[in-house]
Amino acid sequence: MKRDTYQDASEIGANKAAPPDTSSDVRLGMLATSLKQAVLDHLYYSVGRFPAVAGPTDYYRALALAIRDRMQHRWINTTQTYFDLNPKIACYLSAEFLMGPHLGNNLVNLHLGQEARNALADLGYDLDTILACEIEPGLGNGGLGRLAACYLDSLATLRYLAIGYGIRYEFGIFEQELRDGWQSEITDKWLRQGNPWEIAKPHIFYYVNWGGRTEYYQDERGCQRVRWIPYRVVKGVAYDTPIQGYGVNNCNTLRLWSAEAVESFDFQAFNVGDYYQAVNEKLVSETVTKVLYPNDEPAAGKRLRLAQQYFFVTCSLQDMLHLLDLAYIPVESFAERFAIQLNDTHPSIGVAELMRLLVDERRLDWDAAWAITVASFGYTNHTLLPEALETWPLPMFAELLPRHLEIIYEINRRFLDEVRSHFPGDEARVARMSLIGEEGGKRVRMAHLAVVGSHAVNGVAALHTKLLEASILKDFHELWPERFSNKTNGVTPRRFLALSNPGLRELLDRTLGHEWLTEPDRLRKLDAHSDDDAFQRDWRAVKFGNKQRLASYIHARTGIEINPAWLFDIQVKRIHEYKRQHLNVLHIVTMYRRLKENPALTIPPRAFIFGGKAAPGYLMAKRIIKLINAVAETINADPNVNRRMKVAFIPNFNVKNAHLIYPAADLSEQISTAGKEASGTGNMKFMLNGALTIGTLDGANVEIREEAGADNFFLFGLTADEAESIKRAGYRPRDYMAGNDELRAVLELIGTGHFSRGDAEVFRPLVDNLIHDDPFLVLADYAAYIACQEQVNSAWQDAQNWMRMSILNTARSGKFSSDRAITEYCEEIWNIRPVTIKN
Ligand code: 26Q
Repeated sequence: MKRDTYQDASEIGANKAAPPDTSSDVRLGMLATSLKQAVLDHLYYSVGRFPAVAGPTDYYRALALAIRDRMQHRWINTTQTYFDLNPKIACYLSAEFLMGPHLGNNLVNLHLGQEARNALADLGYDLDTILACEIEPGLGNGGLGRLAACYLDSLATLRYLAIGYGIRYEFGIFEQELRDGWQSEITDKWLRQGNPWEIAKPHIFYYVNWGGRTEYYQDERGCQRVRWIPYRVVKGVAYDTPIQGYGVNNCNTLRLWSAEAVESFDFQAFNVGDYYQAVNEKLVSETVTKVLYPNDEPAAGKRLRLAQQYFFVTCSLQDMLHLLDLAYIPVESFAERFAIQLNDTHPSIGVAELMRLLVDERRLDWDAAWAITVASFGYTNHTLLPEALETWPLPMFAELLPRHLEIIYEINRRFLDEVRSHFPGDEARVARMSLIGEEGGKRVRMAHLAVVGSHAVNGVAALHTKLLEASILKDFHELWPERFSNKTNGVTPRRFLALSNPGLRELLDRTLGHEWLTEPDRLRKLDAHSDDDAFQRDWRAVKFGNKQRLASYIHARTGIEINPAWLFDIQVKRIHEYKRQHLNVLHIVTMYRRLKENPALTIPPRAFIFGGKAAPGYLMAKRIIKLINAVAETINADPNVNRRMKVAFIPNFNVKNAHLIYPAADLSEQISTAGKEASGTGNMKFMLNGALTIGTLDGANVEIREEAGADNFFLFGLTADEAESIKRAGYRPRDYMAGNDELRAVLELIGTGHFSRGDAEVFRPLVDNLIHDDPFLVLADYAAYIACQEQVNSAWQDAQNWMRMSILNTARSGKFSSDRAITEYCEEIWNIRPVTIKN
């Protein structure tokens, strides 16, 4: 019989490490009085300051340490329970964890928000001032990294034992500044004030090899074996961060690896007498975890990136093997203890590395090792864009990871035999499926390695999974249909509602009780209140407050004044042509022209708000940012239009300012070319906070519309199938321009320099690209988008109905909780069960 939970840990001697709880204890007390004392203690003993000289940053550090103390016994008990029970645990391997600020989230999850507020008030500080002092760890680019963070929150909250494994980049995603409307990048020294959340574990480290060659030898039993003789060795050291679940004692671990040179003692042996060479070796070793690559698709042939991937994956797998050894569990049971999820292909070298560890180091035979590997790994794909699929040039791969290339060849040989036996005579299929691609020089195809080495493969929204099975992974789906499933993404309502929208949280608690935060299907009960006048008034008041809060942030950051009574139309996400921020701009310029031509035109006033970073080398994306800012400058300064529209670009979109942005939205822009956005997760954060979506049938928008109801969603544009066939038939964007005078005039206005002080060169490349190429069908969807925005305008005029639709969106957002998504992963892929941890 399948058990629902493991037995209570306390019954079998766990929790021995827990000290007794007393409400006045300076380390454990959960009341404002003891928190206040704890802050003062840490201020003095840990931060080294005292109230007369301390500032808000000092209080932030002191409070953070006090809160970490309150997680410490839960954290140790959770780890201890792992050793007592030896259950199967989830290991989430991700090159990115975009955690966002920790303090506020931990206060929510520990129910300490009010007590902390009172404690600080007693010390003369406002909690919000202190929260604002945290520098967020931006160890991710966007959706994929933030998804990993939401999943860690849900795993702990649902009482699953899990470890997040990743990289402790010294520099996270760059800080974006705007100079004359152009993006410029500032390095993100996020550790400059120290990091009170992590605990360095210098005793937990593993060696990582690079380069060199392999050597065949016979072991003492006469078996042929392989030894890897590396060119260089570095050390990966563990830094642990507690991940506290909401309202439970479970506190999991995020373990990030940092590269260090092996002790100078060791490399004196290699570099006898050459001290400077030794110091140089140290620098080279430690560059591995220096910086996060700021691209959200593969940059051609970046060796260091492959090194980063191998670095964190081998440390994590060695750590798992070490945990088995500590518990005297034979390596043959590996797959019964660990479910390893690959967050995209970035950690997929793990398939070859686990084989190497099992075959070369633990001396298992190939078939046994392969069975363990496939049973352990699952692979999540996050993209359909062919250019975003990771491949590595063979020569580079061979130079860095010579043994892994041999292993991949052997995996491939056996795999292609299987393909041939299923599809005899189909050599074209064999070439398509091979782990080695031949186009433009031989390359290792990481997605193929991930699929072949995993028992489960999933996409991140229903449409995305369907398209995966029909396009880039079609051959694999035909071979192993049973491996494929969908796991629609989700987001955590703790951070993205309770923490970031306290007004709405309070209204929901008052109306529904507080259980909705862990059982979001209870939000459905709001349906019954959606027509209620008094409730609508409260709802509107919360939204208005959130809009005031965002308006003052925008004013402080940009000098732009926005009226909180206006419709807030928001698009925040990475800047990408497929996400079509420029389609949004075409709508803005259309409205601008209409107002200029007809000053008497009555349209509801709108604030068009943008945010998002462009990859530093993605020039078209940077030009789109410049275009948004140029249009903003012209419109905001024009008294004939700026009483009805304003445009603002919020610099440096990140988790911290996202807290202010999602709750303030009336309209959520989800306008990617259908078939291009794997899922989207921002779309879910907006819905949760009561924004209506204007969007295409792309990614999870499809499911958002299904849940919200077609009447409560502004749909426009080509479907994925239609987009595909228009492209196949030979898309001619010029024809769309020729057939639409307004579109032609809009493009002309941009192209002739109206928004760039007459400089026709600035936007020429962008406009030319739209007219002559338009790979993402902006012009093909323009007319439908404009018409749909007109529907938005009329809907906004009926304020009561808008509030009703807003309430219904939140009411029906339960599906998009990461708790639902994680439950599916645990039950359908990982086969793990919750464990209760006692206090
Ligand atoms: C790969 C190799 C070399 C350098 C960089 C990369 C790299 C880094 C980050 C490739 C891709 C990414 C990030 C991708 C990403 O964020 N994808 C998004 O994932 C979300 C979560 O599933 C989805 O909601 C989005 O639709 C998808 O675009």
